[in-house]
Amino acid sequence: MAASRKPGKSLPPAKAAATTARPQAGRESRGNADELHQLAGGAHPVLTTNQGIPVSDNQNSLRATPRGPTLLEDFVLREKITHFDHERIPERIVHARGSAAHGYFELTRSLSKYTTANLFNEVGTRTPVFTRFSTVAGGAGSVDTPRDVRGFAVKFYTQQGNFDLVGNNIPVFFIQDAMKFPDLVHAVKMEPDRGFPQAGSAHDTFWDFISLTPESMHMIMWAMSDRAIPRSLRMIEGFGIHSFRLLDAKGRSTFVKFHWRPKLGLQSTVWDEALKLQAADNDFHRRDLFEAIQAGAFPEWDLAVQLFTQEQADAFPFDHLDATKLIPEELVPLTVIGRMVLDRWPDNFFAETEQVAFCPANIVPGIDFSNDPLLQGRLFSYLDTQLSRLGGPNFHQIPINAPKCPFANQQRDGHMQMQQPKGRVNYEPSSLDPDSARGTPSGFRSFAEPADDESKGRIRYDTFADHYSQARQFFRSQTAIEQSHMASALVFELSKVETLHVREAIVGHLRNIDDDLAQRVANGLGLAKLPPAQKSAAAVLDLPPSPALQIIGRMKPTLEGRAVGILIDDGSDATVVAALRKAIEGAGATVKLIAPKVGGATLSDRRKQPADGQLAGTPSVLFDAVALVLSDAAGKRLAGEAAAVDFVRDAFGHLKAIAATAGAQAVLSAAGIAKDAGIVDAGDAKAFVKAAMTRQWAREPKLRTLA
Ligand code: HDD
Repeated sequence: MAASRKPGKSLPPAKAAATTARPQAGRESRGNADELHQLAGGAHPVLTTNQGIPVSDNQNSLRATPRGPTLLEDFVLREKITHFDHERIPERIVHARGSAAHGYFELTRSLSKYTTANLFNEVGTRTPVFTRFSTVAGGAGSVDTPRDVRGFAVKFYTQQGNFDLVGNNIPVFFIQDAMKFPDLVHAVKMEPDRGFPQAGSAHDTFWDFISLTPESMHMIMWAMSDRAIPRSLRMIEGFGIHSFRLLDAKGRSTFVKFHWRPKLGLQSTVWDEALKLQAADNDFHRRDLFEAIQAGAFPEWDLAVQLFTQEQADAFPFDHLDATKLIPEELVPLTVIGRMVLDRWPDNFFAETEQVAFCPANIVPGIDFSNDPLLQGRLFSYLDTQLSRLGGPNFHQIPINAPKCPFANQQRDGHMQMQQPKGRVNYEPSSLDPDSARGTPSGFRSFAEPADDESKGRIRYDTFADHYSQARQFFRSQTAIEQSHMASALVFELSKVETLHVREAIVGHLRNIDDDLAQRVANGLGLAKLPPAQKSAAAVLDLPPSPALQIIGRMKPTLEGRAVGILIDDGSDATVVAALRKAIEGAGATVKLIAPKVGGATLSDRRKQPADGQLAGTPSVLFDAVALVLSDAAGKRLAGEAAAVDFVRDAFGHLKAIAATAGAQAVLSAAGIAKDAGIVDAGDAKAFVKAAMTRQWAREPKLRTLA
């Protein structure tokens, strides 16, 4: 570093700050040391190196002379920097961005008739869980709200070992065979030459792959639906996707599909809102989950199962071993067997959320895999990736991954071995150690599946050939508004695709799903004519619509778990603010006060009311509904303020209820907002709460062109 002072001349001493104290006397104490040092004492332990050596100075490296070069001898500096240099580990190739929480699963209905798995046996049993939600495509530092599938991975720490249910918020998948997974992931992630787009499927390589992978069409319908732009992780469903087996004590098998149902119901954003959320708060979902848990509003899901026999499966008009198919609830109803409550945020993000390792192969006695070829491939992949991501074969000893029941075997050594096994015996069979671990008849057993007599081969079975019937069923099961969201999402995504033949090929697939959908997307893309339908390997069936597949149609009006923003300024009517707050919180939502200055505003009762957010940095996309409680003067002033006009314009555009005082009308007028059923008088808190319990769907067609 350039030095302008003469060597050896000390810098003038700085004034000591209240929280600092002079370190040990000696060479280290020269210069402005008082300003920089904080010393142990009270509850503060002594700072040490990783070898336990007490550190006297954590701010200054060791120099040959006070203004001379740094010495290699400085092991305190070297250890600190070396550790820092290695603080990042490879991120997950998919699902890199995630948020997780601890909690428990409580059994409310026994499955003992079907399975020996003890987490599913005795009603009232509580099993600790760690649940991680994720986006799929983006890197660890990407945003929370792109259009994407959400991972929903639950680790049950059972008394018979860890059971990981590694699912998504969509009940089907893009591909039928794990062999295609690397191609799917390469296609959706950033294009390899240019390094973009981050966290988004709206680009050529993804849609090129999809256009040549007809089996993905059902999943594409889900990914283009509002399920892929959720309002909150607390408001998504989860699915184990594959069929698994439950095994009873006699080894008899029943097929099972697992479903998580959120207590707060399903809710999504509208697309323009999701786009703007990416700018307003990268961490929107993570923060929402964190804040809910910190506030004691613990997110909760029911666990439901679909149980069916081999005979029932044989009669389905699709193959349940094909992960691109679901079993409609109308065919096999759901039975709720328990609930999951997430009640504790991790102490440390890296140690827990980053280092947690889920694996579909982690399964307990009484549960078994099915022959779904996607599941079979997954059984290998996760452990394999985790060996390199977490640095070796002992990552199961990291506290977040370790079983909470005793575990013992003859595996030894390896990188980062944390255990210190005693004795001579690290093998089996052995006679030298009476305490060595041995197998048990009640241990994990696989279902004795009768082998069929066909020969081996790389074969896609005929029953996997129908790629469009369930895609059609999903589309036709939606409400009209959800259908137009899907068509518009397809137009958005394909408009970002530069290659014309890819756009046309996708429309050709849509023709097999629903000709009207294909036509709407073709119109939205400005295609001169409707491309020919793609060849279908199987007849496309008209399966009966399944209303259970809707979001909007099934939404129950509620404000529970939602957030409302109230815009205030100097002179805002204190009684109106108080009445709104009471009604909103009474309906189970949280309230945030927004003001032009974060210091707050002086309300009509002359009280200074601090704000939770500053207007320019707290746009209305962060809320489910907004209220503007403004005096005449403040309304006039804010009508000329872009942040206030955008606040209300976006709330209107995102179909939210808006409460406004007479003074706030000036801001509504500046935003060009005409009154409708979702705009209520701020003095009528009851009417506002009622309007805020749903989005104003009728408003949407008047606002924007939907495909
Ligand atoms: Fe996967 C992670 C869900 C198919 C290979 N997957 C991962 C995570 C979730 C899923 C939620 C993140 C877990 C966490 O929070 O740490 N994956 C699914 C679902 C699938 C699926 C629901 C289909 C039904 N996955 C799938 C296939 C393969 C993989 C077919 C490979 C053959 N998945 C991986 C992986 C990841 C992963 C590369 C990345 C990080 C990790 O495992 O630990 O191994």
